[in-house]
Amino acid sequence: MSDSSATESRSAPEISVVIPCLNEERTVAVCVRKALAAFKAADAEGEVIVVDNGSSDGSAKAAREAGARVADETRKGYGSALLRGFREARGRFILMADADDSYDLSELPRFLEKLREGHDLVMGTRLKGDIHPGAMPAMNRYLGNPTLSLLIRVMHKSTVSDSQCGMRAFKSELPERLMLCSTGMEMASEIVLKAGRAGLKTAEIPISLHKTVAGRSPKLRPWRDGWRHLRLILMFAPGWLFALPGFFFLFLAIGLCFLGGEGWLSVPSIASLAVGLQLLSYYKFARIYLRDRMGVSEPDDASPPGNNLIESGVRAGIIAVLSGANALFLIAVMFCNRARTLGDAHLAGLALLVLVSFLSGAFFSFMLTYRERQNQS
Ligand SMILES: Nc1nc2c(ncn2[C@@H]2O[C@H](COP(=O)(O)OP(=O)(O)O)[C@@H](O)[C@H]2O)c(=O)[nH]1
Ligand SMILES: [Mg+2]
Repeated sequence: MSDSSATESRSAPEISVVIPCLNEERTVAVCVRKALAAFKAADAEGEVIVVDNGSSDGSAKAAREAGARVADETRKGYGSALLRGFREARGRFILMADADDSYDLSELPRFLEKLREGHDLVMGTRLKGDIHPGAMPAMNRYLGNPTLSLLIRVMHKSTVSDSQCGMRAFKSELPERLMLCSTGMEMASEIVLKAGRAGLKTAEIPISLHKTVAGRSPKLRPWRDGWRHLRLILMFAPGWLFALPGFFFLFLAIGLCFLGGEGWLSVPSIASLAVGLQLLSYYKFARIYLRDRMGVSEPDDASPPGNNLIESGVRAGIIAVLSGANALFLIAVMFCNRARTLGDAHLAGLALLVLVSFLSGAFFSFMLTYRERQNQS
């Protein structure tokens, strides 16, 4: 370690406050000063980093004069600003909050207390706290926020009540560990849902939300940002997105085959089978990709493929049973169809579709995990 980095690590603050700021010259200085005062109240060494990426007013100057370090990020967006702030932060903990003075940074000591107790993530919750009149639009309060929070709880094993709360704190290694990458407002969801999936130790603190200065226009665009959140929530939940409809189509295929009338026997059931297999393959690919490239881990991702004989056997067995069932299913359909309307050429085409989608899926997932398998052997 060089002298300068040794000095740096000795003088590293306990907490870094990261404030994303876009055209908030009227309020950013108040936020910075409240944070600096809160460090004293919490008896902590701290630093304030304001990240600007395109303000056309005097935000940066106001923040600097109030005592913050100002980072100038080139990429646009709330998430980009936060990611830059997380990289700049030197503290053991990071607390993020808005620059519009809607959150009360003098509540920082309560967050720090929970972090010091060992929590990985400490979320503010406005919904269980005190929302001052006019501080949050009714649509966000009663529709957008509760809906997104509910989806994240149900689909991502989270316990968080206010997933969109912009005041939250965590250990400084969290952004890297969770491979955070969202550039827009959906960063708020990304942190919460990945923490939920990874089973991080999370606490909630009821906080107050204040009405910000008059005439300020919110940066959040409800429909566009709502959709970006929803897309992210679905994307990181491959079980809901792919496996559930995949099994639905598999059962539909069987149901159509056994229960359907004559005309239903072949085309719809084989098409359902192909769609079902396709979706289950996507599920498998998504799980591998999300784990390796997106920092989304599932409890059974802890043991990589191939490192345990029994587990590999069970997996191989499931694949064998599935392939056998496929083959039998196709033979049965072809056999049953002999006297009926659909020509063998059509059936052969459909059978090929199913087999190719299955085999290519198996090879693709093998390809995705190949390196890891080699390292295991
Ligand atoms: N640097 C930066 N900050 C942003 C951007 N978008 C929003 N912010 C800041 O993020 C915070 C939250 O934005 P706000 O409009 O208050 O969203 P809301 O509280 O969810 O309605 C505020 O401090 C904004 O100034 C952006 O693109 N870049
Ligand atoms: Mg705000």
